[in-house]
Amino acid sequence: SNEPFDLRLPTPGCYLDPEKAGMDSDALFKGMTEHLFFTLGKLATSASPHDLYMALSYAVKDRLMTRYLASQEVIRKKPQKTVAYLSAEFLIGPQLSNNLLNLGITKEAEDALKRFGIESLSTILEVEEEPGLGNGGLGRLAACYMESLASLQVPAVGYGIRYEFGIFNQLIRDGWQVEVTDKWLKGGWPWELPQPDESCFVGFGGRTESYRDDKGKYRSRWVPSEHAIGVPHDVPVLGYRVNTCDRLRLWRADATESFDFYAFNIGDYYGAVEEKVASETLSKVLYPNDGTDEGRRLRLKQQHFFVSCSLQDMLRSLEKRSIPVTEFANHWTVQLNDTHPAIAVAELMRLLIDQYQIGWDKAWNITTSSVAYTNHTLLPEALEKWDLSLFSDLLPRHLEIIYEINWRFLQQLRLRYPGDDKILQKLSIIDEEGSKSVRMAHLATIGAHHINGVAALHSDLIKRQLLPEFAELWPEKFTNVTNGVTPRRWVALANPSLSNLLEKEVGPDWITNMELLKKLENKKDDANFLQEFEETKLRGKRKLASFIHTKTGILVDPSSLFDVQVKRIHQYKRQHLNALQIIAQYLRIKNGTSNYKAPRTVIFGGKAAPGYFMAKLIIRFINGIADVVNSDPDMEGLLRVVFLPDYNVKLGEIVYPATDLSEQISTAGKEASGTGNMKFAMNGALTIGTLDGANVELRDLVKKENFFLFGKTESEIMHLKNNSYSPKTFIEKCPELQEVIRLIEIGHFSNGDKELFKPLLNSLTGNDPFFVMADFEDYLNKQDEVSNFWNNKKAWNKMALLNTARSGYFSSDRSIREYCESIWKVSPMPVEITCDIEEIT
Ligand code: T68
Repeated sequence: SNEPFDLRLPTPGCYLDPEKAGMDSDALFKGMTEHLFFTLGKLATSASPHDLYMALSYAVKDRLMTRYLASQEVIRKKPQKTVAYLSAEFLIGPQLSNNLLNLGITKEAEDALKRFGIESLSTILEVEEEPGLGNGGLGRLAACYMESLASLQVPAVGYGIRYEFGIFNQLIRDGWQVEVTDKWLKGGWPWELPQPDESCFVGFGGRTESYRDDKGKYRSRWVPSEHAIGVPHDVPVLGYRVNTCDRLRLWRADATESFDFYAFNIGDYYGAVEEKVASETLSKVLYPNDGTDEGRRLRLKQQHFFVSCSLQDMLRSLEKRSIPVTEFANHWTVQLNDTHPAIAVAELMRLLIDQYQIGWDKAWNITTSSVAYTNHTLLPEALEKWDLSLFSDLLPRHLEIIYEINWRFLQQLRLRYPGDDKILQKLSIIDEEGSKSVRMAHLATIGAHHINGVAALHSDLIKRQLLPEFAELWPEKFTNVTNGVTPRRWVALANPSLSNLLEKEVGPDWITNMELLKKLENKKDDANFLQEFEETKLRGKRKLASFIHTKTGILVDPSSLFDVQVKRIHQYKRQHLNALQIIAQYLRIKNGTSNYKAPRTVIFGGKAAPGYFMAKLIIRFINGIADVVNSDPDMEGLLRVVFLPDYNVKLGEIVYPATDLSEQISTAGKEASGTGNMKFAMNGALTIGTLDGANVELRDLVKKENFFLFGKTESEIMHLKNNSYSPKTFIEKCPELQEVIRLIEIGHFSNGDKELFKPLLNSLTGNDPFFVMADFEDYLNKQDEVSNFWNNKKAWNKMALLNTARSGYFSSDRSIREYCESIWKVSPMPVEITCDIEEIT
């Protein structure tokens, strides 16, 4: 141990040679050694798993750079249309495993790690912190879409916010959710490239003024009272086994000056730092509400901040290439992921008119030819509205522009519907009722060339219920693109044993052509194959069982039916319907009336918005049931209930492969699409579900005999609603439901506390806004059917296999192809790489 350190280092390889781009395990080992030493200041002999994770990640990021730079060059040299995906959320998940997979060097990385004494890659993957830059489905969809865009070799940029704190981490204490701040950057995050040279200025507040331009024409301009700087932090997004490496550009807000010297000079030290603190707060934290609109000033500031930076960035890219900005729509297609970036319609107009002095009509033409809008919700409480006073305070020039857009739009309406003031009020961007507000969905709809929903039923409901008059006015604008999820992360990475089996059976191409899985249908009666298929599931279940044991101390049996509901906690998603059903099963076992031959482990996971009392109470409710069930000897070997804390992307990768039964039980008409439903089906889970969101299409694809359908349809729900729905009538008809309610009432699941769950019971037996009572009995019966099927393992496995075989439609590659063809009008642009450094630089 007294020997001198060996400081000799390997010479760097030729990074630009695609054949020798350092992709073998030797080169990776050398790269890791260099990064340990030079980047991290560590010696291999004392490196922790986190150090090795960092070193491997840096080495892998190095290996993305040739493709990344080459991809940017292709766009620069051969100007063509690029997709700009604007989203307040990108829930990208862990990066290392995905980049290894897409580069095709997982094995090489394993070998390199062995030389550091690490026997399994997973010990290194486990230390990666995932960036929680999203709430749920919407943010995760954006991440799947970026991965598919790159895999399909489409030039694209994802634009968003680099939140310092992402979605909170969830702890469970005494059955309640406790939120802890998510310090995802604390150990350093190796995947980003800060680009301070490309920073942008963004204004807020102040006033507008009119002035005469050079030609003596009166114009309006904005004199903001504050500014922030957006500093881009770029994350490379590599496609699967292609050279295309797109960019996710996340903006971090900085103060314009470290100090306001004027305030400082007059001795106001605190005032001086205040502005700095205020502007840096802009990208401080992600709003943890999905589905409800809080209408907070800071949120509107965040939205304008990232949208303005992104549009300036796009315009600047044209200038750099000497392309006139009037050509904007031929070079950029701007997709709004919900209304969070809808201010883009006004901001693009402002930039074109005020900054580039383009006339209104031309600017409007550019804007409406480049912007498209995806709607993700019909829930009225989620539709963004901003108080007029707040809006004019923060974005006075944008409000002027919105008034002008609105005035012109209403003129058009007057011609079409003479004398019909009602329709003007209804469609106006400004909601005149109560305290006036700006309706962002109307701004987006008027400014976009296409509006799409995210599943067939949802898109239909947008036209019929949400925006019927707009749909009548512009039928050609309205379309559907059913969501999809990337098979790279959700099958290949998450479920290696299933992936191996698929590869053995249909060849490796299924990863980019999921329709090939149809070939598995030939195997549906092959007992040996079904056995192998079941084995892959068992492997996933063992892994989840061990995870559950470590995290919660609960022992679960991997041979029991794993019945899973993971998603945000929401009344409309009806985790409480599932919970009530568990109580009914518990009662049957207690009463000896159960024909329970199908031992079950019911697993929940998901976060509740911190201010959503009822959702938090549902978590407490599930944990109350879990306590009683798991500690009752009568339940031994029959029923287990688990609430998995802190559900996130990483945990999802463990959960989906381990699931037998997927719970998709939202009130019909409420879930826009759902994407978990797709991940479960690909991994061979059967679905119990309502006719809601993409469940409808899933059931059509896998065929109705392979899907456990229950519950009222959307139109039946509407009918109940319009005919003074009374949950009492449904409770009266169902003695089992009465028993369940009674047991909760007497405090059986709350240590005798009769008050704890009262708000929940009152809601269910009072007006039951999500029709839980109406669907309960049907749900319970369907669960019995599930149990019966479970006892015929061969039939179950066959159904499960057919789910995997027929789920190819839900690949996000299919979704992205549809966006490219019908909305964006962009085509793939393969990236070639040569050894010649001159060609690249
Ligand atoms: C989800 N929406 C839909 N919203 O609920 C889901 N909302 O059905 C769909 O599959 C998914 O979008 C993808 O299309 C959300 O996830 C949010 O997360 C959200 C965030 C902020 C404000 C409002």
